Amino acid sequence: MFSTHDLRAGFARSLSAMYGTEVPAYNTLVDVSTQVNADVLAADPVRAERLGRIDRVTAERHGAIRVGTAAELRQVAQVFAALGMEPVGFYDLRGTEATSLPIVSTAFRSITPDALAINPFRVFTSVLVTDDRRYFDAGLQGELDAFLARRTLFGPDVLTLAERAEADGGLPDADAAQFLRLTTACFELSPEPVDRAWYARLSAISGVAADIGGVPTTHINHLTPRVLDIDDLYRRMEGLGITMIDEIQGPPKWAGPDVLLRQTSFKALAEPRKFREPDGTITDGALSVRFGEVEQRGIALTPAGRDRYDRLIVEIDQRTAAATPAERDAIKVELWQANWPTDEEGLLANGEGFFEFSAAARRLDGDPPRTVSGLVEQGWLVATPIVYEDFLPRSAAGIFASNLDSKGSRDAHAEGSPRDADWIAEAVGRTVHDPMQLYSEQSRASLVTACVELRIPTPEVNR
Ligand code: OOG
Ligand code: NI
Repeated sequence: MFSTHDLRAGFARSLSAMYGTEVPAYNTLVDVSTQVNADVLAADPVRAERLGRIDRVTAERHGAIRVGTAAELRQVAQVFAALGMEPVGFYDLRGTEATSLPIVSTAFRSITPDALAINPFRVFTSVLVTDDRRYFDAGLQGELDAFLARRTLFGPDVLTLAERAEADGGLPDADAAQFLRLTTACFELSPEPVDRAWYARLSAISGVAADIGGVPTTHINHLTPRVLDIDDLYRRMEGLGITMIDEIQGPPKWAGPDVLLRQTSFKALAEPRKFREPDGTITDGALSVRFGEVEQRGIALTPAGRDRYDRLIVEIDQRTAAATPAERDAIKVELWQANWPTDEEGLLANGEGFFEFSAAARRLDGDPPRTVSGLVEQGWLVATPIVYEDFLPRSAAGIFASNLDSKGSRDAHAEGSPRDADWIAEAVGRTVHDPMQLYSEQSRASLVTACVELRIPTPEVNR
């Protein structure tokens, strides 16, 4: 029997093997990440495992997929439910900025600390908003919806096995092997010729719209390993002659605690694709839509911490409008040093980071302090940071933009169509979890357990 967790870990491995045959530079990225992680572990084992055990980090991947309709999203949710992955968070990548895209997204991932420790595989999943008039006029929407309605991304065999796996908490060996094989195949790049004219019409609006609605199947867009030192990885990749995007997105490298998520990628590679020309002939061509992303994860921020982060990102934008990537980095570091606590204790005391708590080995004498940070400071409780398991829409938009050939076009004056977490929940027929609530419950539950063990009252966590 393959349990839900075995299926999730197995799927991450199988997708990784498949993507490595399609995009060999991904294998290089994984190899370099593995080397960097081994070096960090050797140099500083405590720091290396502060945000997750090394076996978790080594196996850790996130994928990105893009689908066209609510019905397709519902099927994706069924497939991921078989792997113990639930929708978490809502990201709206539309808007008026130059980098805006006609999609909204959620992330499928495990939500319990135990499941995450076994395998934290997550997939950023985007769905086209075909009725958004800023991007698609009524005529094009009609054609696009009709095109999407004609295709089948997941066959009945895959969906039936997924339903069984969800209901039974796993699958017998033979069915599990078949499920993993069939599901992996759903995300392979199709050899089917691309309709040149149709793809070009969508590309003029958005490269992502063309990647989703311009072809009759879906595919994995990227698969991202986790690295413990992204600056070192960036240098080593460039040393191997692989062109990286200009920047590492997200927080800068600095001496204080890592928060949220830092990401970078190698540039999208031209991949050979067949095209069907307007006169019906089949020709050879290439498309560049898939890239190799890598990420370093930090501490999950509370709403207060996230507020600070978001305010700093706006300030960085304002101050670096005309800056080079190097100047931008310097300004980021300066702002980080001026604004963030320089250690985990500071994040905890400010109520800006999420932590788990455990009782210290020995009960201390005297009255316990009344605050969580007091209990930690005086040695009653041990605090361990909670790793950020989610995404940053702003970095996502940056990664998207840096990998697209053209910015596309949109009518910023038209009215956008409403989308929110409830829309996703309705589309998939499942609860969409709020990431802040998940972190907060995890933190609180550990605090209550530790305080019961110490036989002291549970204080409120400031946040
Ligand atoms: C998803 C982009 C978002 C990330 O890591 O922020 C993402 C996509 O390219 O489809 O994967
Ligand atoms: Ni990604």
